[in-house]
Amino acid sequence: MSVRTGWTVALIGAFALGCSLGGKGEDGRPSRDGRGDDPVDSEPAETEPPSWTWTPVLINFDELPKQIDVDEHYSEYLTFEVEDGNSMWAWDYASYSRSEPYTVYTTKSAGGAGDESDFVIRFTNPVRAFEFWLLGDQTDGPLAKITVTMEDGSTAEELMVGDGGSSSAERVDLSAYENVVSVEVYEIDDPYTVNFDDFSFEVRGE
Ligand SMILES: [Ca+2]
Ligand SMILES: [Ca+2]
Repeated sequence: MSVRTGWTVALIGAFALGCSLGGKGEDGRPSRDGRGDDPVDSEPAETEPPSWTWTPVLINFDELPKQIDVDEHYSEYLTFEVEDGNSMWAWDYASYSRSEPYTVYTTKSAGGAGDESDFVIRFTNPVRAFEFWLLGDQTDGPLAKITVTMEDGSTAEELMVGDGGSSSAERVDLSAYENVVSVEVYEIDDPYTVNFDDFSFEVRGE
């Protein structure tokens, strides 16, 4: 190998090294020494993104064979813990359903009077993008309080807001929160019975 050829090989090597290190001049071409115009600021080490997967889930209650207590029926994803000795019951009442036939509300038995009891939605695995829908409301404005609890123990306060039309569905939007482990609904104050339907969220997997 001649001296000249040796330099050519060396320069090509430097060129390739410069490209692989991103060492380029301001005009986008490698600078002579292949290392860029100035010392290149080292990029901050990227944080390894969580390897979690998020699977969308919709619980619309519509596949149920009959009116049942759904407290534990969807325990793969969530359970309901209802105060006053009540349960979350499914009810096939189209006017108060967003997806027919079933909607849910708190009561003691199938078709019973609604008690508007406080309740907690407890997720089996943390979720994000959670929302559900309110119907049956006769209040135009806030009608209940909501506490969202995250996996790290932090909490956020929200309000449930009706529009005073019992057949119109209002979105209860908690989609801003990630890694949600429970949602408490309390101090429900409406003249009649409020119902809920179409619980959707993304459940976290490993
Ligand atoms: Ca439904
Ligand atoms: Ca409404």
